[in-house]
Amino acid sequence: MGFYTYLFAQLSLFWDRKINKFKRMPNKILIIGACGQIGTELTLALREKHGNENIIASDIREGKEDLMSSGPFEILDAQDLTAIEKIIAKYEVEEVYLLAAMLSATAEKNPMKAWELNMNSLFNILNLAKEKKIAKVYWPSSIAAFGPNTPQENTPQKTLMDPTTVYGISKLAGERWCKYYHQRYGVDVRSIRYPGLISYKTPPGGGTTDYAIEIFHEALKDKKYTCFLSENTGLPMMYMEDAIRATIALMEAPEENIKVRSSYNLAGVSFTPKELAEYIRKEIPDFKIDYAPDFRQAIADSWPSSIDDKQAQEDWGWKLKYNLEDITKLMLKGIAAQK
Ligand code: AKB
Repeated sequence: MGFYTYLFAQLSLFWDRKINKFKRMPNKILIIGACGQIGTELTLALREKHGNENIIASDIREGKEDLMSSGPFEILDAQDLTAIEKIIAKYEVEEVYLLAAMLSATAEKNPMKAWELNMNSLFNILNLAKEKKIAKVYWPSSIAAFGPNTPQENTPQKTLMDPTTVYGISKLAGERWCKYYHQRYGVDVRSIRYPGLISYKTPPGGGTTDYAIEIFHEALKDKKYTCFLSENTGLPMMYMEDAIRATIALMEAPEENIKVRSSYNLAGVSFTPKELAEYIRKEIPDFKIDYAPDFRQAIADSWPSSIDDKQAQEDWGWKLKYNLEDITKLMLKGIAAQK
């Protein structure tokens, strides 16, 4: 082969690769745990943004009709590495959002099962990223990673963390592993410590903050609610739309802006059951609340009541949109429209 023929062949190959890469845009994204509270809304938001066929939803069981019918769906166990690898190869997935997890209250009933699910699923994805089979990972942490000796008010990004629940221990361990994989293997993994998330579209999955959703359903049904936390238990919470916006903003931020590779604090809005009941009463004046704290009280007591999220604001421009008044109105309107 003459020199010019060789040069031409090499140049064609170079451009073919560039064009193929371009043709594959936008990235294919796999959501694991897509049928849960966060997964459902995140999948639909990403489909709207990147096109339905580019967002592959997966879960151990089928989910809501709009999620199932709007794009690709695969039954997937987050602990089954071979099955995950097959789906990644089938769709040429580049990013994974790993949302499968057992939350605080359910996990306390089955600690070992929770530990296995929460940790095995994370290692599966971190190792695939380490082997360069995927390019980017999202994994959620939680305020549950803090503990009783963490400063409870305005909890800083970096502070003492001594979680007392199996869920919290798995989140703190997961945060350290994310940081380790980034530092040691250059894995682009990003994470948020979610406060309690409030939404009406998909039911919550066994958390301690679930009261802040149940209360709206009961207020509309019977105008009364018995809360499983005491009246003055302050916790940070966030409307789901804000949480989805934060997640996507973090994942889209330039790599050099991401200074925290464990997990970012997000403040949301902090309130007690008593304060929430007062806001509901502005809309439903004869709403009544009483209190019968159960095992979830001790969990809530070990978590912060408010969070400092300065670092997220500085690094990737985070800004909250919905306050407690907005959340109350949106929840009551949204649930009423479902009846
Ligand atoms: C829970 O209550 O377990 C979750 C969380 C705060 O991570 N909502």
